Amino acid sequence: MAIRFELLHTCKQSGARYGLLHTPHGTFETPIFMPVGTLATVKTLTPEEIKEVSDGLILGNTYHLWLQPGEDIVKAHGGIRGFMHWDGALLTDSGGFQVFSLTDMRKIKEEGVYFKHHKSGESLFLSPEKAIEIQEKLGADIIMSFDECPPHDASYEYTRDSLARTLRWAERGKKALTTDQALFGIVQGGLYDDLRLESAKKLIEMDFPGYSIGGLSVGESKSEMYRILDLLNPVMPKDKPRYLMGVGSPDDLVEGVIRGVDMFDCVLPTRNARHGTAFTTTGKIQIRNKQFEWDMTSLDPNLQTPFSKYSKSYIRHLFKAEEILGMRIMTYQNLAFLKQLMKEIRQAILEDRLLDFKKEFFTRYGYLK
Ligand code: PRF
Repeated sequence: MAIRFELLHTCKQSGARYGLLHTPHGTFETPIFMPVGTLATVKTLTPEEIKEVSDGLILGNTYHLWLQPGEDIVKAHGGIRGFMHWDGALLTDSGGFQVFSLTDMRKIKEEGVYFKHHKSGESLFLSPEKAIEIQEKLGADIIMSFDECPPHDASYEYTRDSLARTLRWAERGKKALTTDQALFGIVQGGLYDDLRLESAKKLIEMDFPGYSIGGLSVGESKSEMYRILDLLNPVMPKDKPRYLMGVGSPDDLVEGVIRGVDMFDCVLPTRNARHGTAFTTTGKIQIRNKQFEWDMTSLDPNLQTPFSKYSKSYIRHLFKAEEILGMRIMTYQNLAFLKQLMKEIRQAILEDRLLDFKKEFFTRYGYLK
């Protein structure tokens, strides 16, 4: 396994973890947020810009790149890194979650999932072995087991049987791996405490180089998600990274870190940006709103970016006129904001004051109005 995690400090006030994640393409301070580059692009940004607004580790998607343009074309370029000219590190998701969220015509069998392409309707099949084979060709530093993410309101019986299969799939994926890419196991089990604990225990026995927490932020309440994280925190190995999949709202990042999470990814900052929502140091704004028509100040006076010279009025105009530059400016802002937030979180952990920081940040951002 080509990664190594070093836990360097535990915040005395909150229990949050500060560490270093060593990968073949860089060493990264954790907790870390990873921007999403589903189709080998972080939408609207060049790799040079992604470098500026990330910590150097981004995510790609097996499902999408398998279907388009196909993993062999990506491999011919030297994997996703060569294809998109990204010289940082990379993580790929296994495709499991995307099969379940994008397709409704699917049949789950022990051998894998039969389903129809979410656009063309073509018949397709994805299995734990196939997901590994594709991820080997995509060439990320960190890859994911093939899992099922059941709906948050699935019955106990369904979730139990799904989890048992996901654990068998994790074992099969581990056997199929022929490279030294770091394969993570994914904890599932819905909102059922005993299933979550069983999932963690079995995956830990299989001894993965890192553990993902899946099946959260899929429609359950925030307090339910925090409860599952509180449950898992003491049982997860201290010397391995923990990755909370698909979570990235500013409050969830802080709450996740407090509950022992080291890595996050989410489309929220980039997707929201393209829909006109900016994360700023004083809270969320919708740039299309009339209140910004004459606003000559920059998007976020407390966060300098190469786009800080533009007024909110101008960016609003770009959105109203459906000009692409507006989306670029907002995407850059939202990722720069999360990069700054994660840096502040790491600093607060090192100074044993993450709970104080949370209060300060939630007040400033408007969560505690
Ligand atoms: N499994 C996988 N990817 C995911 C999830 C999951 O459960 C989630 C759930 N938040 C996001 N991405 N493989």
